[in-house]
Amino acid sequence: MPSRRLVALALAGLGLLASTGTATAQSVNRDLIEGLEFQLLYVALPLSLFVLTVLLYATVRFYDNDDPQPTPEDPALEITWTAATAIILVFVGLAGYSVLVSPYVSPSQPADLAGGEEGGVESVEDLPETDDEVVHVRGYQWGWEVTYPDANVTTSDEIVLPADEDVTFWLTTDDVMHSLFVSDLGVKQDAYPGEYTRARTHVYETGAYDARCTEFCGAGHSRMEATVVVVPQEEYDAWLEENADSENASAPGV
Ligand SMILES: [Cu+2]
Repeated sequence: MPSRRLVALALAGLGLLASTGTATAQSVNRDLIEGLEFQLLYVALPLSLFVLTVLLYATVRFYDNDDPQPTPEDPALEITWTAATAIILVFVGLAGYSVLVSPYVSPSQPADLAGGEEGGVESVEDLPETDDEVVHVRGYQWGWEVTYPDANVTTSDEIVLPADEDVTFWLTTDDVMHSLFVSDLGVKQDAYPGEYTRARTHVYETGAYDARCTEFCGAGHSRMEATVVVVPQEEYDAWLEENADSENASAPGV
């Protein structure tokens, strides 16, 4: 029976979906993005199944109909499906908006923090204060230079972060556009020459995460990689202290 096979396939698909949905995210960013994806999927999946079922039914039921009749008018039904569609679209819009406005998903500029006060930020000293742990990330052809302003520590192609802490990246570049992408943490932000852009994260789990540049930036673009090393807060503080004023520190081993 093909219908039995279809049901089995649908059940297997749902099982797969449920198993991927239970994986815990490693950061607030990933949590928000995955949460939205699943919300939309749970709306889209039953709708798609419903439409496909109606389509299959009509195909099988009427395929050799020699005397087709025009569909009778049914205003109540038409109003119902228009209203249902509107409700679903409003839900999709609100769900998407609520994630997009999060500072962990959408970037901001120095002027946004300084109460909308315009004025060029020429150097890192002019950046507004935040309560987050602050890391300056400078992309260049072809690598990443990371400075931890509190202890005047610099690392290359390694970004050390404390776990369970709000983190602000101030991203900039010297030459062309670059983009910092940390897939596992749901961080992806373009960096512009001569400008500072703020991206945020809050990582739950310690570990090493791969980062790469996702803005084509020249011959060395494909090798423009970095590692994000997330350690417990105490270890992070100890590492900063140990490497204070170091221009070429290496990340603690994980
Ligand atoms: Cu690049």
